[in-house]
Amino acid sequence: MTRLFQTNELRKVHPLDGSWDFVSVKEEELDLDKLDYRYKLTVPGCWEMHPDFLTYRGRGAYRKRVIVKEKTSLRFVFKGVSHTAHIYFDGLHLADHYNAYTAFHAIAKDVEPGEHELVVVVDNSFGEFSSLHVPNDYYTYGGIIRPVAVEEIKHLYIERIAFTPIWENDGWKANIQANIRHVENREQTYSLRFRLNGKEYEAGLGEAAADGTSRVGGTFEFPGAEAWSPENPVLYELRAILSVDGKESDDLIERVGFRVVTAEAGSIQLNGKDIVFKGVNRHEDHPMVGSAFPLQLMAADADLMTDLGCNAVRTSHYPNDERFLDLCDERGILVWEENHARGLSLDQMRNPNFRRQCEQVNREMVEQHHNHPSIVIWAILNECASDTLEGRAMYKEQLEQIRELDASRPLTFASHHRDKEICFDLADIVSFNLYPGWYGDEDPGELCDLARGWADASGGLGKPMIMSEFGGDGYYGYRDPSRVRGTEERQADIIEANLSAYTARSYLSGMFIWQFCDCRVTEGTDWLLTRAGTRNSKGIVDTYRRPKLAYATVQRYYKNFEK
Ligand code: ADA
Repeated sequence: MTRLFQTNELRKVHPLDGSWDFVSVKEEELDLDKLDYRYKLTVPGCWEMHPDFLTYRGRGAYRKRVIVKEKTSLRFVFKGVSHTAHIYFDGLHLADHYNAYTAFHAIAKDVEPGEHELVVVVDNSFGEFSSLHVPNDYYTYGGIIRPVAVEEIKHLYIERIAFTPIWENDGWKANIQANIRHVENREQTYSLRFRLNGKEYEAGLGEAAADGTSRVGGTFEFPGAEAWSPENPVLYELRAILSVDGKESDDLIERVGFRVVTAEAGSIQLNGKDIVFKGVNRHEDHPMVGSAFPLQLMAADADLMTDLGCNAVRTSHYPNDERFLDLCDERGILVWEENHARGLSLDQMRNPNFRRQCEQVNREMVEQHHNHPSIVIWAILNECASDTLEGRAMYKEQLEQIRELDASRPLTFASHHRDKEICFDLADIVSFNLYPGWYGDEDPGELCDLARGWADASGGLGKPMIMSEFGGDGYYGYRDPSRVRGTEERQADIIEANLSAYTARSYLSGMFIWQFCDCRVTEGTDWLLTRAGTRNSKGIVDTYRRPKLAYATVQRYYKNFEK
C-alpha cells in the first residue's frame, strides 16, 4: 500500500510488496545472469534486519517475478530505495535513481503477456558519487525501504496533480494543474476534468507532444469548501480523469485540504491565524525495521506525538514516507519537511555531485508532496555552510528553486552558525539549532534573546523565528540522583529549562525538540565516538519508543501551552 487512500479507479495498480529474492553483490560480480539469489528479503525492508547483513554496506540485488495477463505498458513505482537504485526489466536497463527518500518510476513499454523479471540493484555505499548520503548522525540503511507498485498504463497517463488552495474574497479557490505524460512517439490530443466533493470541473483540452509531458489545469472556485486546520483536518478527494477520443482512459486521485500558510509581521499564520509549533524532530528509524516503516509503527509514532501534546513534526533530515504525511494530513499534525542534507561542510558541498543531487531531491520532494495540507514549511540544508559566501550561493540557488516550484509555503533552513550566519535574508523564517544546557552551559532564555538579535542584525529582521533544535542526551534507564550529563534526570532538566524559556517568549513561532526517538548513527571515529552505542540518545523516547523521564516534562509544557 503506497498511500492511505485509493489512488486510482481506472488505472490498474498492483502492489509488489512482499517477499523478494535477494543476494549481496560485489562490484566485480555484477553480471545479472549469474547471480545466485540465496536469500528472501521483505520489501519494503532494510537488509540490516537480516542476521547476515547487520552492518552491510555495499550492493545487493533484489528480484521479483511479474506476471502480465494482457499486453500493456508497465510503470514501476518505487517510493524509496536506499540509497541508489538501478532498475532492470527482463535484463534491460530501465532507470537509475539516487536518494533514499524520494520516489521515482521506471517504464517498460508494450510488455507481452507472460512471466517477466524485475531486478533492482541497490547500493548504500559511501563515496564521492553520493554527496548527501554520507557517514552521519543517522543511519543510511540498505534496501528497498518504501513500497513498490506496478501500474498498467496507457500511452497517455496522468503523472501528477498539483493542488494549490487560494483564499480570496472570503471564499476558497484552488489552482489545479495536471501533468500528462505521453510515452508514445506521436502527438495526441486529450481532455481532462477534475472531480471534487461530487462536482466536476473541466480543465480543457490538451496536446501531448511525442514522448513528452504536457500540462493542463486552471483556477476553480469551491464555494462552501471547509478549511483544513489542526483542530478540524478536513480532507477532500480530488480525482483527475483523462479522456482520449471521448473515452475515459486514465485517472489519478489525490487527497487535498483547503488552507493557506503565510509568514507575516514576525509570525506564521494558518488561514490567517497565528500558529506556534510545539514540535519534535523525528528520524524514520526503529531497531526492528530500520528506516522501512510499516504503517502501524508510523501511526504509533503519530499517537505518541499527540500524547506528548505536539502539534508539529520536523522531518529531519529528509523527505518522509508519504503514508506518514498522509497520517499527518488526517490528524492535523503540522509538518516542516526538509530536503536531504545534514551538517555538510563547505568541502562536502563542493562535491561535484552536490548541486545536481540537491536540485533533484528538492524537485522530487516538492512535486511529490505538494498536495499535503499538513506540510506548512519547506526547508533545506540543515546545518550546512551558510556562514560562507560560497555556501550562500548554494542556499540562494536552492531556495529560489523551491520558491519557483511552490510559492505557497514559507521557506527556512536550520542554522547553528549563531552570529556568523549570513543567509537569513534569503529565507522567510529564521530557525536556530542551539543546545543550551548540553553543548554549552548558557541560559536558554538569554541565548534565545541573543539569537533574535543575531537574526535581526543579519537579514532576519521582522521574520518569524523558530527554535528548530535543542535537547540533550539521556540514556534510557540510566537514572542517577547526581543528575550528571547522560542521565534521564539531566535530560529532563535540560528540556524543562528550554521549554520554560521558549514557551515564555512571544516572539517565537515554534520549537522542535531534538529529538522524538533515539536513532542509530553511522559507526565512526572523531565526533561520532561521542555517540555511545552508535546511537544519538537525545530522544524523548528510546529506539523502542519507551518514554524517558523527559516525556512527562514535554507533556506538561506542550499540553498546557497556547499562544
Ligand atoms: C545537530 C543536527 C542533528 C543532531 C544534533 C545533535 O543540530 O542537526 O542532526 O546531530 O545536532 O544531536 O547534536
